[in-house]
Amino acid sequence: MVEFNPAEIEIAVSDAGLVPFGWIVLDRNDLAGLPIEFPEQILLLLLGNAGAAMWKRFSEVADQHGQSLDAWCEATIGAIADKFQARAFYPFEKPHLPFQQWAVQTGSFFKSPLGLTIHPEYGLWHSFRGALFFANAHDIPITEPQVSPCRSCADRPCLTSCPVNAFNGMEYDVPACVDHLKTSDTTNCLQSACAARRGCPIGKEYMYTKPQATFHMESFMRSFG
Ligand code: B12
Repeated sequence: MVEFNPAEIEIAVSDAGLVPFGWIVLDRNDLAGLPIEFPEQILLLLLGNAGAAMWKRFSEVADQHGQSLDAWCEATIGAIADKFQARAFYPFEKPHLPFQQWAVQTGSFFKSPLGLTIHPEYGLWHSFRGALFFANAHDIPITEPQVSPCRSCADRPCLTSCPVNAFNGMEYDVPACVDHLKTSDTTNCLQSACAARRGCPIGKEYMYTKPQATFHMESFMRSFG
């Protein structure tokens, strides 16, 4: 039996190039309808990328061995899960798990007008890569509740930066977005990332580099043939 030590787990996550985004406690009601069976209460540590570390680690392996990002996540997060006797879940698994809802539950992420979650420091420049589930009840680190940066953003430039107005604050018009990317891409979203995402003033220093932005946008476009 490995002793549960949240600080040690977070260090292992950071050492792997990922960011420990926060801990939440889930009970059976939270898991209702999900393909997950667990005891009464579980702890979840949400993991993702923000900043340059994950891209540096992953692209080295991808260049040498052609590994996909999903495979890299499974290998990297799976190894941490094994070490700390946790179970790993991933955002690409089907049926889809509610990663964005879990993020909001941590108290550090908020739903933005784009539908993506926003973080006060990282802005929109983060993604979720996995979740570690710990089946026993333990104490978890308490984090200070934060405030959504969107609350004090009067202009909402995110909603006016998309060339085809794919975002209206409630819905994301996926066909309009894909059509624009396939035909004109006047705002260079394919190389520089989504223009609406770039329109947000928060966390600009965490904006993806062109190689990373291109990689994610190409992967997004592949799902539309
Ligand atoms: C399906 C899906 C999509 C669909 C969206 C369908 C739709 N009607 O909106 C498509 C393929 C279009 C999509 C696109 C993108 N997605 Co997406 N997507 C998912 C996925 C795999 C499942 C969502 C789901 O069903 N959740 C389960 C249900 C129960 O939860 P829900 O909250 O009701 O889910 C809804 C929202 O997540 C929404 N949604 C999903 N992606 C997006 C993107 C935008 C911009 C908006 C407004 C809504 C939206 O669609 C879901 C169903 O209605 C999640 C991963 C996950 N497991 O959450 C990623 C996820 C939501 N996507 C993500 C991202 C980053 C994107 C892209 C920006 C990718 C990119 N290129 O970088 C693009 C947007 C394109 C662009 N303009 O840049 C991130 C969001 C991170 C965040 N900060 O919130 C996630 C969490 C993946 C991750 N690894 O982190 N995506």
